[in-house]
Amino acid sequence: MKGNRAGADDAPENRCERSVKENKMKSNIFHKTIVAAALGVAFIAPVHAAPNPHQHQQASAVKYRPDVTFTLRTDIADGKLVFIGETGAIKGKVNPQLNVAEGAVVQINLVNGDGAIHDISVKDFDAKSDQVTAKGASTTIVFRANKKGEFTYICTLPGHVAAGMIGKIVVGDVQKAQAPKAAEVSQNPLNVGQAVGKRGPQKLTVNLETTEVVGQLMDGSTYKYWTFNNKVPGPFLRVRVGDTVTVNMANAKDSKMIHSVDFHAVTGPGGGAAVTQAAPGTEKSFTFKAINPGLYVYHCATPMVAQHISNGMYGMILVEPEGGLPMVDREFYVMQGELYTAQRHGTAGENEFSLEKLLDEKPEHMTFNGTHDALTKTHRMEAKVGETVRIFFGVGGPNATSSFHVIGEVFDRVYNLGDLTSPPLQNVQTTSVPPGGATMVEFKVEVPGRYILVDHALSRLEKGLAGILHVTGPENPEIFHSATKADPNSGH
Ligand SMILES: [Cu+2]
Repeated sequence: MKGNRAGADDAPENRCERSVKENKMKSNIFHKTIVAAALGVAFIAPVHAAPNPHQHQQASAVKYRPDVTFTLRTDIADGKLVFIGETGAIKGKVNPQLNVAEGAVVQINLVNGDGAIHDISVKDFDAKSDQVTAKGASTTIVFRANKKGEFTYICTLPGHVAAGMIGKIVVGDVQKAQAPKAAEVSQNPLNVGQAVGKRGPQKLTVNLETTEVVGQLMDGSTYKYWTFNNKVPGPFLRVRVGDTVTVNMANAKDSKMIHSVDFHAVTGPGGGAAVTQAAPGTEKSFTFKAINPGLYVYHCATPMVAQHISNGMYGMILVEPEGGLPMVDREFYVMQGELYTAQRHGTAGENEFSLEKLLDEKPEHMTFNGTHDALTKTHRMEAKVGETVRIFFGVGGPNATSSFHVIGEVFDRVYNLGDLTSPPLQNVQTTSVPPGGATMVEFKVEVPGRYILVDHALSRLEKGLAGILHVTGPENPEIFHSATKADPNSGH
């Protein structure tokens, strides 16, 4: 038996709590500043640098992710200069009307399509971009549409409005895009199974069904997911080291593909994949003994494996060490994945798989627990001030390494690479998790607020990768206070 639980016994509160806390205070203070600066820059930078009395207020009124994004490309059409819609409902339209809800945070990307100098400005919301000069160069404005009415977006270069670079923004009651209603495939992060506690080894059975199901990807768009048990990620399986586990894997009758399962916790051919290649309507089975404690990924391993994984066929199995894991107050199950769609991010309707983008490793969507809204709207992750939170975090991928981070928190303990038997790392800001890898992180929440789970490769936030941990309870001014009231619209 490998597991001596050196790490697990080293319980959170037994160990130099005072110095940990002091360190944490320091780190948190600096951390907050840095994060605020980083996010501030991200949103403020595109806005014109000229002195503007409203700018500060304007910038601080936005949040970590816009409610709506438009992309416009400059072009010359019929001898006129114009903006052309790039994606979604405005695609191909000249100077498209942009409809946004009152109060929405709006992002407009401008791509230079003709090689002349341009910019974009929405004067009524104090938003003005830098100039873009080269063909293919881009700029962005972000603002909160905080009043109803009809406004204009323009290029402010002399003569360009007269030449045709003007369009309308209508702020008001927006009719929701006809949202195609599809299955909810996102996995609830609260589904973490039953802790093994002090029990001895047992014989267990795990039933998996592989399915192909059209699921809601984001508001107004769907994707045909491939899943284990109709959720992405698949079920969180929780066993004890020494358990003998029989896996029954049925491939649904209405599947079109062969599917299988490879458990990284299994010692044997293909982690089980060698004996579970199941045609639609058939069932396969194998039995393994869990001999290595740890947190492990499982996934489909049928060609093209990357496609099966990307489409949603991944999950995790926790092999608890003898005696179980230390007690914590909250546990969450979170997995990161990528979707490669022919349609650009944000395109309404059904999004289809793109082989080309998969092979180029250029995902259009990146998600925690399968969909854009899984951990921001669909499911709610909560903790109370003073509680200890544990996140089982894995990367299905198939390709991107995650730089897992929780904005406004420091991981008190990181069970690096899902190793539960070595002493954990301590006081870690961001931890690297490879595709097909996992980590277990723990931290005590001291200050109420909204803490955002991200991959710190933050371009991915724009592709849907975000989750929120809501922490409620009394303020804790000793650890964090400010004369400025936290902006409830900041997203934090
Ligand atoms: Cu599969």
